[in-house]
Amino acid sequence: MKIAIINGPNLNLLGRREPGIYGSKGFDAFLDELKAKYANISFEYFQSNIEGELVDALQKLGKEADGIILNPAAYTHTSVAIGDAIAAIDSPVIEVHVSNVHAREDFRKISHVSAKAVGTIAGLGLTGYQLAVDYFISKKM
Ligand code: CA2
Repeated sequence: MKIAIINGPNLNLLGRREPGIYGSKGFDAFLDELKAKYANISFEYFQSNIEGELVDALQKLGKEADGIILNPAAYTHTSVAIGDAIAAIDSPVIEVHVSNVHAREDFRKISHVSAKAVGTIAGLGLTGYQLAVDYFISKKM
């Protein structure tokens, strides 16, 4: 089973800035833990600060992965292109946010992704990514 994780802009800074909102663990360390815990799963990880690169990654991985875990970061709230890309691919997508976007500024309550995703997990920190993996495993997607 192949699961792709795609992170959007600035998530490469996780663990290095704003720990009060985003926690203190870097994504690379978290991904190592995930790979150790789910040794039978093939993980593909992609992070970009560029909207078009995220669309390209969705198109590519949308043909290969059994499931995609996507945190589009700030593009969640602005990107029609990312929403359209999700609608156009075969792989199911779970939208994950580290912070509780609904408890923050109003503009973070808007998502161009949620309606195209299988579901959304927000506010559970990095655990949200693990819960998304568990969901894909439970559905054998
Ligand atoms: O909570 C999330 O996962 C977000 O997708 C994170 C985005 C934000 O724009 C969304 O509204 C919610 C921001 C990612 C920035 O990540 C940082 C991590 C560490 C330090 C600074 C930024």
